[in-house]
Amino acid sequence: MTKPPLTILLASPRGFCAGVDRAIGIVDEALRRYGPPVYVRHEIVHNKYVVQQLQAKGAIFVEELDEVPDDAVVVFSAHGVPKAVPAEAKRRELIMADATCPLVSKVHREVERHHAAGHQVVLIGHEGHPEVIGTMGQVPKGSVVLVQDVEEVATLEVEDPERLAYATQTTLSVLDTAGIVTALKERFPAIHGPRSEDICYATTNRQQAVEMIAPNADLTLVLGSPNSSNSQRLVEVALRSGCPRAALVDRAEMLDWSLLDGVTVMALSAGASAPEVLVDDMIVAAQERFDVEVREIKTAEERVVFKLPPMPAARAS
Ligand code: 0CM
Ligand code: SF4
Repeated sequence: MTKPPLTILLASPRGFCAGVDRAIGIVDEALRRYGPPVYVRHEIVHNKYVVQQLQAKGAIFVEELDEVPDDAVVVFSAHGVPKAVPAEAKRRELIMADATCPLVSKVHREVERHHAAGHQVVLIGHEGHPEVIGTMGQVPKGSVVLVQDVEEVATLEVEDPERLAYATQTTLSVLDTAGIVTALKERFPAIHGPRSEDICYATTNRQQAVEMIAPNADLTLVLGSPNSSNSQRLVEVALRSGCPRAALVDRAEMLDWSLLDGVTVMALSAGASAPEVLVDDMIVAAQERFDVEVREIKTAEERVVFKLPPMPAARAS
């Protein structure tokens, strides 16, 4: 039986960013150096497959430090933690490794600087996201106010419009954030902003790549887990750029193939926390059903690499 034709427009860049690579490398290195179990506070990155692979090697994922036994090794996730977390780990003399992405740490330092200069900080981000909780937790409670959209800017109450700054979550929609920043500047012309974008290079590049290919596709698939902010944003970008259908899927086995009924051109990308093996698996699964032609479309070159930090010394037993 002849298979129907399917062109896959493969976005590049896609998948792992430097911060995710480093975070997973830190857990691997901790497992190698100290042996299992290694506790990880929060999913190291928001990807089910990555978490399951590390669990199989002896990582134990918890949400809070009180779930970590005394004398254990603990790694903090790529999304960053409030200052109180390493302070508590230190008090308990846990062996800790911090996998916070350096680009998230950069925002942490920015927020601290604004606070030290006497500026109230408006953080643009999604309520409840661990990165937002971590960034707000760099300064005393109440020093940062969160805004999620343009509507919230209109009703925002600040202490002093002359002493105001903003920062953002790193994995937001570039377009939506630009709208929120414009609204903030209109209402508070004296507001200070970051010297360069807080939205990271990986988020920006992956959105641009999808924006470029999605208008030429009948369907866009993004590989990523539902709790991954940057992956969710790629689905929104695809729909906004004119692709009639877009979906987030964890992996090929979980795809409802009826989504591809009548599809002849499919755009394919992967969030910053989704490994390339899941892209390969998706293409193989498509090849079982379709006569596939893969066309990779590269819209940016990425050369960012973050080195692993030195591991803390193990306690003498
Ligand atoms: O922030 P987000 O939910 O996109 O996290 P992720 O783990 O999917 O991606 C990598 C990161 C960070 C910080
Ligand atoms: Fe860092 Fe950006 Fe990757 Fe998040 S998505 S880990 S901020 S490089």
